[in-house]
Amino acid sequence: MIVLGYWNLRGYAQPIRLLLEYLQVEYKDKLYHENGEEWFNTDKQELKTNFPNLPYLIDGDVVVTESIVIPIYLAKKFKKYELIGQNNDGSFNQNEIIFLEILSILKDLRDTLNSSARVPSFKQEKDKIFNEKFNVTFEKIKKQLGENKFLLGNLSYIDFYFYEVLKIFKFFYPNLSIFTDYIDRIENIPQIKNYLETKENKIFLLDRMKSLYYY
Ligand SMILES: N[C@@H](CCC(=O)N[C@@H](CS)C(=O)NCC(=O)O)C(=O)O
Repeated sequence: MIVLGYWNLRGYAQPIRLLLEYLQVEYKDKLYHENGEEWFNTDKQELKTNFPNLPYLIDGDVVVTESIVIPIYLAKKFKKYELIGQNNDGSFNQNEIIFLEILSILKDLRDTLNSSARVPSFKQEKDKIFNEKFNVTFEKIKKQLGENKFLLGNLSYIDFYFYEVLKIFKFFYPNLSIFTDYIDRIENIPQIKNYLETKENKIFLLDRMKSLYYY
């Protein structure tokens, strides 16, 4: 069975969990305790890769790390090439490049929010920061989405990534009402709907973020 290893939080693993759920793959969500003992003292030493990190994915003899690479492995393994912007038969499509561009832009957006919100003054300045730093990216994404349902037209992994980014933004900016139809669309994908209703631990995200961030 596929194993996805990560800390006991959403973090970099959450969009990958959504992808696994979407693919209806049986997987074990291996969650490491935040004290790090099991990961650093044992599993990190024993993982059969030169690049041990969290998240990791184990599929039989194959070990994959790096959060942007794991979804590419999964899409190729399950021959769902369109989930990474390729044609259905896995051949090249310019969307593959746009896919990577958007993934990189979304990662920057997420990382910038993450670092901004660790500074105490964030609490007072967050609206100004939103207008100065984040809005421009949201405008670009809005343009990319246009009248389409998903960022590349058809559903792809970056939609799961963007959905998670939006959820994080909603934590810091509860009154933010952008991409609401888009969020609903993702949440209504049957596999995702089922996951959100049955497995997702909604409380955990908030509790952990409360202790690390200013909001
Ligand atoms: N570039 C890596 C970064 C992974 C990373 O920074 N992982 C953090 C959690 S988000 C970690 O605690 N890794 C465990 C370790 O350093 O051993 C990725 O995108 O997967």
